[in-house]
Amino acid sequence: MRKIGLILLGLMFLVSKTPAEAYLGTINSGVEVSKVDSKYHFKLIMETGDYRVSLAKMVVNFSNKLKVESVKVNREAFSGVFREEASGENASIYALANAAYDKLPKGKIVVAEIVASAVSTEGTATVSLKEYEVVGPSETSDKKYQIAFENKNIDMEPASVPTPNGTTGFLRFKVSAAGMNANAKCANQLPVSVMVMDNNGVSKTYNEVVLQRKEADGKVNFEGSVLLEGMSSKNSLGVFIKGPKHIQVKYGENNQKEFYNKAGGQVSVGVSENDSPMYDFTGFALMAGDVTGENGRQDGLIDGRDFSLVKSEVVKRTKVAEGGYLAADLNGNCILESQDLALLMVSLMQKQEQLY
Ligand SMILES: [Ca+2]
Ligand SMILES: [Ca+2]
Repeated sequence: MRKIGLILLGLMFLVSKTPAEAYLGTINSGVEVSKVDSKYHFKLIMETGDYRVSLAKMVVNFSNKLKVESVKVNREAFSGVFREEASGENASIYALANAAYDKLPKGKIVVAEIVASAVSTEGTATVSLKEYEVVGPSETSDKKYQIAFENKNIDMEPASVPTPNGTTGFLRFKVSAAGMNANAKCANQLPVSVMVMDNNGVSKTYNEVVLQRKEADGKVNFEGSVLLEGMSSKNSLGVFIKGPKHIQVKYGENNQKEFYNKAGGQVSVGVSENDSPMYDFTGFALMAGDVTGENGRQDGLIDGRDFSLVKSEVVKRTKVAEGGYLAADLNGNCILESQDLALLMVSLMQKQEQLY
């Protein structure tokens, strides 16, 4: 009898907390929906105080005016992503923080970035939490327990989108990604890191620059811009771009078609949308394959770790719906197949990440 009691107690810890629909608030005037199809960036933020979190599972619902376009879990906080899915009004997240106890996230945690597009300008846009389960580790053992977060502690705030200010350099560019074509329905956006270096070696890195997918003649490119805060040079720049599953590539000139095997660069920027040219880097695609590393994160190399992960994943032939995410889906077509491994092999044959 005593044994049964203990088992029941253990199960109780694992029961998921699924509250009735919780109201998160009205989207404020800062993201007023004024035009159908316009896109809005949000950060999903969880305030946990001193509690550490090892797992977060939630469905965030947008209603009336917005449709979810993409969901990107913050991998700085959650390295294991099982689900980040955009489906109609819902953004579904299932992510694991895989780290030693004192490295687990706590406090103000950015769980994910969500992009939604306007489907209507009528009525009020609302955001609510349809279900959630947030789990923390025990300090004394690896037993999991629930942290019952108050709904008010989960908040949405508009993410910053760079806009030119008339004085700081404003770089506009487009890139392509190896293997991504019109079938890449799970790559609506490409979040990249952009490092800019001047001819004195002064550099700045800009993370989470979200590029938007543009499709023309069956070709898919990703376009975006970045405000070069902290860079005084606006000429002779080299631009280093690293994609979410890609090794860093250097771009030194417009219409580049191959490796830029020189020091420095010839990129010049203006200070506004009008006087900054759109740099076309699409002729030399970002090379895919850096999906993991020693700590389960990208490490700038495509090596045996990446190979093993992609190889073991692609045989599963896992599929997700359009707009979904699979870590090993290198061509972004929503299915794991041999093509993804082939892309990694192609990248392996090229040079490793360019750093000069
Ligand atoms: Ca790697
Ligand atoms: Ca694929």
